[in-house]
Amino acid sequence: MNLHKPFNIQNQLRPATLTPFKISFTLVYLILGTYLTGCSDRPTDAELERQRQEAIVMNAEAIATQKTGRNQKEWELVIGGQTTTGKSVRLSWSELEALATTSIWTQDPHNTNDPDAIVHFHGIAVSRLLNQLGVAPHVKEVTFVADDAYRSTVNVADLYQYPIIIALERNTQKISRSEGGPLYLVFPHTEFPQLQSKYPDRFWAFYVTDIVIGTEPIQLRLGKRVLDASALEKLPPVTLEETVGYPLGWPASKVKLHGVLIRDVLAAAGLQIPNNSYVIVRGKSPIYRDPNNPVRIKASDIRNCDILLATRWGDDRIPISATMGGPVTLAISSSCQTQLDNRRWVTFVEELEVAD
Ligand SMILES: Nc1nc2c(c(=O)[nH]1)N[C@H]1C(S)=C(S)[C@@H](COP(=O)(O)O)O[C@H]1N2
Ligand SMILES: [Mo]
Repeated sequence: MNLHKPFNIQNQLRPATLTPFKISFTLVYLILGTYLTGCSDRPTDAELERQRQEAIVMNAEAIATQKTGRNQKEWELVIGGQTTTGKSVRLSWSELEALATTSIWTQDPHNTNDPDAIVHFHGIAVSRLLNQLGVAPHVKEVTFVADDAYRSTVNVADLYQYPIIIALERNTQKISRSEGGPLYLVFPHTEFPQLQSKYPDRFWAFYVTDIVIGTEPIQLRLGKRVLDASALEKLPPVTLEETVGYPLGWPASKVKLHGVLIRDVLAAAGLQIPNNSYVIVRGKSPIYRDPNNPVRIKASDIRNCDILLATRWGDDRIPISATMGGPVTLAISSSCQTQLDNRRWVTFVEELEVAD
């Protein structure tokens, strides 16, 4: 079983890494796809040209939103999990800038134009953050979570031994979104070549939003209530076996997921699910918290089919660690009617809300 085999959904989960070029091709492809599958009439050249022009406009809009969207100044980094005090911190951009005192010079595996070029990265040594928060005993791993729900897990010992940094600057410039910024996890590959095979390019996480030390305790918010592990353990256990779509780090074959049904969780919190309402599921990454496009499940699905909050996986019922997006992930039986949405395999589930 190869836990590190990248799962293909990650590519669908990273719209913002698309270069302008890739976006326009994607749009043209989507539009052509609609034509080719939607009806038997072939579009005329004039129609195709009009679609192409529309795609170009949409692409320009996408780039504009990317630019005007959440910029560096609004970017925050949350660090939590198994810290010595159990507390987490949320660092603002100015706090991050104040902590950025480490420089490294290294090749950047994502610099495809000039792979040999040595790039100067300036940022925060992860060890500095770990020292500040304190790492609870026996914690072996730290997981970096990105805006697009991508994850990258690094050994604590390596973070202390090497200047692995959260970079804020690349060649003295702020790092743009299309270059993986504003916060980019960078490894000193050139100075320490032994890191190249252990942490190849897929570990260099773009647009980092969260650092999880070890795995967080289960804390599920439902309105004013918070359910912890012992509250969930009181509910009837349920197991699903599905091919999962979590971004990265899961087996490609069918996997057993053990947890509790969302309808039981809502009932335990005293929440009703009126007809025609929805349950909104929010997870750690911003793609799972988009107010304009929440991950929502119909009340009828919550009632009629198996939708669970998974906390363990496999035959051995292993707790889902942060490495795999735990301690709580969303799992939906393929028998449910719920609309296909790439994001529905929510990792790091933190909150449920019943909404109209
Ligand atoms: N946030 C984020 N970081 C990411 C990824 C991603 O999808 N999202 N992909 C990773 C993988 S699998 C690789 S190989 C490289 C891809 O970098 P490239 O797009 O420059 O080739 O970035 C890594 N960092
Ligand atoms: Mo990759």
